[in-house]
Amino acid sequence: MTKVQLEVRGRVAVVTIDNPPVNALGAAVREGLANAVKAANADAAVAAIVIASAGKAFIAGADISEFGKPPAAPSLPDVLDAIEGSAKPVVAAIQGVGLGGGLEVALACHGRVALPGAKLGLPEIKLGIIPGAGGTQRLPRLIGAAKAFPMMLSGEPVSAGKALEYGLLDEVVSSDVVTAAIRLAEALAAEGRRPVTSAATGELTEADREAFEALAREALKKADGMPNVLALVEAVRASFALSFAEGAAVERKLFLSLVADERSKALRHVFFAEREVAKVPGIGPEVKPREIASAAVIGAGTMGGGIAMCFANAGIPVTLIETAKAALDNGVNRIGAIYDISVSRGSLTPEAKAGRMALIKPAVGLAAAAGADIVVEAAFEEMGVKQQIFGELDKVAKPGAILASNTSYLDVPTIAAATKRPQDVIGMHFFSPANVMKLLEIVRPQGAADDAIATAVALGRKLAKVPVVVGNGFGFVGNRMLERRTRAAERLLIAGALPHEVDAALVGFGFKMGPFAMADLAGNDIGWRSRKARGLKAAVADAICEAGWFGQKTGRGYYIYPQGARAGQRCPEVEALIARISAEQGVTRRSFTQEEILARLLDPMVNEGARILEEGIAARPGDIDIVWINGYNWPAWRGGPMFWADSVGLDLIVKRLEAQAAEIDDKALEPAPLLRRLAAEEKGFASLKG
Ligand code: TC6
Repeated sequence: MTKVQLEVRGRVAVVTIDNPPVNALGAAVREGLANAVKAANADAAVAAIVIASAGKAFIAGADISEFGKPPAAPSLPDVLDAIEGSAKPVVAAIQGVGLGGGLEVALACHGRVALPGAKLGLPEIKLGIIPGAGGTQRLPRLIGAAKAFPMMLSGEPVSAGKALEYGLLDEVVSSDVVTAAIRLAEALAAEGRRPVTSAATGELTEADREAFEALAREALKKADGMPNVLALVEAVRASFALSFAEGAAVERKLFLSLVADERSKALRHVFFAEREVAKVPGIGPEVKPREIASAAVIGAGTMGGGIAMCFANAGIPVTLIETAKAALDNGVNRIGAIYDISVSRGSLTPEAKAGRMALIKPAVGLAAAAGADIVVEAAFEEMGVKQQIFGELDKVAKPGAILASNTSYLDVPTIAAATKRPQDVIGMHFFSPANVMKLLEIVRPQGAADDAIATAVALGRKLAKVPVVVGNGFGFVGNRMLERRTRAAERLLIAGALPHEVDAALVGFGFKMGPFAMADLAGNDIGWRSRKARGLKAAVADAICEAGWFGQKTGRGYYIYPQGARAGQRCPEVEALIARISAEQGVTRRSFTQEEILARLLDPMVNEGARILEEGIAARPGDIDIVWINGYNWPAWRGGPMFWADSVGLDLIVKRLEAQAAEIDDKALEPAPLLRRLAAEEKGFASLKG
């Protein structure tokens, strides 16, 4: 079936794009569109043209999977020039999303009609690029740069109502958008009118230019050197200084160089990985999720409270359970205080806060979990505690309820063994702060029912999380890899680097914080307790805790925080302590370049990621990338650890790991067989897809 159909209704040619699932503008669609407009122009019986679409979307933009491949004619800018240059007026009939190249198609038309649910936007910035088919030139000419620039800078779509107010749409109709578009097209033809956006300059006033320049200054301050933001400013600026054709040429050149940039490749990888992660191997659409109308959360600490907020934010009533009234009151007060911050910032109304608080029902004792469709346990991270809770839950929870543990390390089947319904027991690992962090690791132990997993995935999306299904195994995906980085960071200190140097390497890479600043923020005692429980030692980290330097909360950790300051300062005592430990261990300290530090921190993570893939704990390399981007602030434009490893070259990573393994007594540094194999075959992790 052709992807573009042409049907003449009366004197109007209706061109319908039909390219499921979202009518992306792949080569066949571009060609079909160009041919249809040409044919309609050649047909003497046709007075005007409507561009419409089949399915839910108008057009979701260029076909992102074509980026980076050899270009196929006709290019979108050429097709759009043909549409705008059509001797007969062309009107877009917009339903659903008109994004990126999709909005650019509409902008090249001579009129635009939409349904109220339509959403229009230029989200290219999120893919590390800028609009590349005239968007940066046509949109400012149509609605003014002061409105167009923020749309392109945020990438967020506007509603049909807003678009009408902006003058981006001619009309919003409540139904039958194609008929309304035909009407407008006939009217334009009868009037002999063909309003051409590229020729319009009325909106580009001096006041608009000044307003745009002020916005551009702000954007550049925050851009942190991201080339797409710099390019966007340059392209929009060109719309004031240059003719449409010259401005479009500036835009095209910038667009092509951005598409080729590694950062955009990384963001495109993330786009597809985010969609792939939703597909759980072995669980097809025939597996229906169970209904979740109410929830219970066990433990009203920071984590439990944050999880309860996730439910309330999604409109799901949740019972928050503690063992004693005092702890419960503390937890509820903490939740109220967090909502108050949102109210004071204006991101939540007092009424909305009251509505959410009303959905959280505090209760003492596990019996209160009886009515819940899902119970999430967020109690102490100790197997004995968890088993006792699940044993009791088994007695009170209703049949078919999902029983989930928020454990971050422990063996989920051992927890499930405390119940007589292991098929309903899974892990749901939220990340702190749970009401903010997007990642949700869903742990799928052997024996868990498929519909229990499908329920957790569907629920995760409802809670506005990015759910990633992972296998059961110590630390699952994220924390297992994090542990490798934590060990590497400690080793670097003993070998000669200082905390601020290690942190700087990761911040330079794009993380918001390095491992030591992060540890100081989270509290060094947390890791200390966990090491003690597992009989592990870390000379520097232990010594810091033995000194009582637990981090920001005690005013000092790896750094000093004078008078509650959030940014730490170098601490001579800590640096002396590190030097002493190096000497005790007979290590001659040496200096490390930032590049060496980075490799020592990240290579062991990649190696562990390879093992995680070998063991089937993660289904795909992209799943690991999504975990790190959404749970650990790995910069999205670096694509995640496995994408990064491919860009470095697996051969180099193997060599660097071998060099470390020869120097350091840690078996985990031995390159994983999968990593070795791919490196030997000169392949990357990306080759494992599909
Ligand atoms: C641009 O236009 C530049 C133009 C200049 C040219 C010179 N391409 O998200 P969903 C697939 S840049 C290819 O799950 P939703 C997606 O992979 C582009 N594929 O659905 C998935 O495939 P799967 C600017 C695409 O309903 C399926 O469609 N546009 C594209 O939650 C369903 O996707 C954008 O950045 C695409 N453009 O959300 C818009 N879009 O089933 C990107 C989707 O095989 N897209 N797919 O896994 C979106 O924001 C959302 O997909 C959505 C639909 C809002 C359109």
